[in-house]
Amino acid sequence: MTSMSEAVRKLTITSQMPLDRTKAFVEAMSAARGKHLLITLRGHPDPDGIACALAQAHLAQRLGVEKTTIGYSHELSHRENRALVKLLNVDMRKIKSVRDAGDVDFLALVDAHELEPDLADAGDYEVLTIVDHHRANQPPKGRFVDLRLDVGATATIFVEYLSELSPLDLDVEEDRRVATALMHGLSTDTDDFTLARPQDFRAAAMISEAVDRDLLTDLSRRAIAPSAMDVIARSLTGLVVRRNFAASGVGFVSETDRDTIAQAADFLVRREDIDTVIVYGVVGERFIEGSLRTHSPSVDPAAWLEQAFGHDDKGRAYGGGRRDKGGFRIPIGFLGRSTDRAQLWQLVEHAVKSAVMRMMGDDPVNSGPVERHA
Ligand SMILES: [Mn+2]
Repeated sequence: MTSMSEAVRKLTITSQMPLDRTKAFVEAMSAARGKHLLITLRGHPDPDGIACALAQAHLAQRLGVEKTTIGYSHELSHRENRALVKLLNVDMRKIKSVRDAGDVDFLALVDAHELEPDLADAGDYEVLTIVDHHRANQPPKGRFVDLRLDVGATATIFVEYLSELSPLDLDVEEDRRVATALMHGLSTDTDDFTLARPQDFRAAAMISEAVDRDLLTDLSRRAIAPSAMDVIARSLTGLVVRRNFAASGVGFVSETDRDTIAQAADFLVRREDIDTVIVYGVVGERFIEGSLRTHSPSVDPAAWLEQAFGHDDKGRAYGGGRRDKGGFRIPIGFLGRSTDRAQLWQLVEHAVKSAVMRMMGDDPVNSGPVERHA
């Protein structure tokens, strides 16, 4: 990576009139001139979020923001994500509070429109920008909000800003790095472009010349960890199919392996006689977590999960999602301390299955398959 100051080219926005959204983004960012901006990633950082944070930091520098920190609070759980951070040399900090990042003046949210709940003091800071593609239940609170449901990746939105403000150049190392990260974010969030919208293809075309192909190849090598294989095997064993719907419980999964549940769901939804699958397990002995995958036009993951699993005592849905995928997480609280894992799993499986079967219009099953636990 070249030194920061060497790579910085200050922006002059004169030649072309950027689109209104880009202009408004620049206007909001100008409040952070000479200040410290914390770009926060919500939940477990994924390639789209990491790429967007990188892109916003890149733009911030060019817009005169004095200091930018990229912060995240949940573990980088997926080995591909760890590879992305390492190969692209992304400077990210794990933080428990905004104060951990130093004297922060403003917050920016990328690939999310709500503050990370784990950052207890986040409410004390102004959210300058929100750029996201997830459906919002209430209007997000930020000085500038660009929320688009018609893009497959938030990276697409940042490509638009970049192309209007500071087009990426293959000959500049820093630009190449941002372009490669964005391309990777685009491809992972759109399942290798199979779910990409016209805007996503346009964005990919715009940055394609600046991408480091070798690096992109390294990033997209989808290695499957042995632990994921194991969870996939368990999900196959426990698979219950009703019409075009399938469900499977995989038992206990460690915190570090939580993404294997989603990987199993990604795999199972490819079965040709189904269009929707839900895979769930107990993660870290603290949560029931599950992933839903669908290519049914009539299943809205967020609505489906909300209806199936309901809300916590603060009225927040246990599940959420977008177009084709969703996830849910329900704390099991005190029950997690039970040392009888077989029995705990039986309880969980019965509760989840009943909720799922109810959604499918079936009676809750008692014919639960063999109990499985890791
Ligand atoms: Mn995304």
